Amino acid sequence: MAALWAMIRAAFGLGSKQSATVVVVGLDGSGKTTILNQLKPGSVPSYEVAPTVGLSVEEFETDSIKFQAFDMSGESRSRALWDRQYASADAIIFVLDSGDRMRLAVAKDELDHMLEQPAVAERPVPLLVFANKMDLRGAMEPVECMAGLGLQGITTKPWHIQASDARSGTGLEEGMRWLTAHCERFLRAKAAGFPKPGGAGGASGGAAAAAAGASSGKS
Ligand SMILES: Nc1nc2c(ncn2[C@@H]2O[C@H](COP(=O)(O)OP(=O)(O)OP(=O)(O)O)[C@@H](O)[C@H]2O)c(=O)[nH]1
Ligand SMILES: [Mg+2]
Repeated sequence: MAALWAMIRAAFGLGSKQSATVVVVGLDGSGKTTILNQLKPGSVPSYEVAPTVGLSVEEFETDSIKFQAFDMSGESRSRALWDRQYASADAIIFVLDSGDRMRLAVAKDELDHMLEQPAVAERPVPLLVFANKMDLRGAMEPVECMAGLGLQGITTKPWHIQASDARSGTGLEEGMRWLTAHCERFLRAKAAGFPKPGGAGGASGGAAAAAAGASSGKS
């Protein structure tokens, strides 16, 4: 009976994880590689992380999805590479250094540029923003990050902002839970040929999450 059930599950794709590609972007030093190191199985988190050169391909799993992650260099001269990856993205993670007020406007410019790319603009690909380094004294609250990045203006795709401290791992599980759920929806819509483009509706959820995140992940 168990074998029969296993065959039925396999035949209908039940229980087997879906594969998805996530593109991880954000300014240099924002914490992209540190976040992925925490998510990857078996890797020992370290404070010493070398700046990514070009891009690095990583793999990790959540409960229902096997992610292939493109960890992009955030260095200014490498940011042009980001645009080439969006066509394959089933999900996007944008990492913001919440302690870097000076470069908030630069981060917003890069986010806006990303949102204008056809592969992003024309598909309801879910966007998770990690307001990272919330452990730093004087770090911006998620609500401030949300306003600074202009996330409320995003109406064509689901988005969510999550406070995080990548060094301790705080906030990463919550963020990935949201991304997994929305990536599942995206993959279903993609399989159906995106019958209802623009059916997102994540803006209010994102605002609520930011408010919730404001009181978490900060010491
Ligand atoms: N305090 C603190 N430091 C962090 C956090 N996340 C990352 N860092 C540190 O920030 C530095 C840069 O982290 P990376 O993960 O290399 O940043 P990146 O975004 O991958 O940078 P590039 O590859 O150059 O684009 C490292 O020294 C990390 O230890 C965090 O949440 N809090
Ligand atoms: Mg890196």
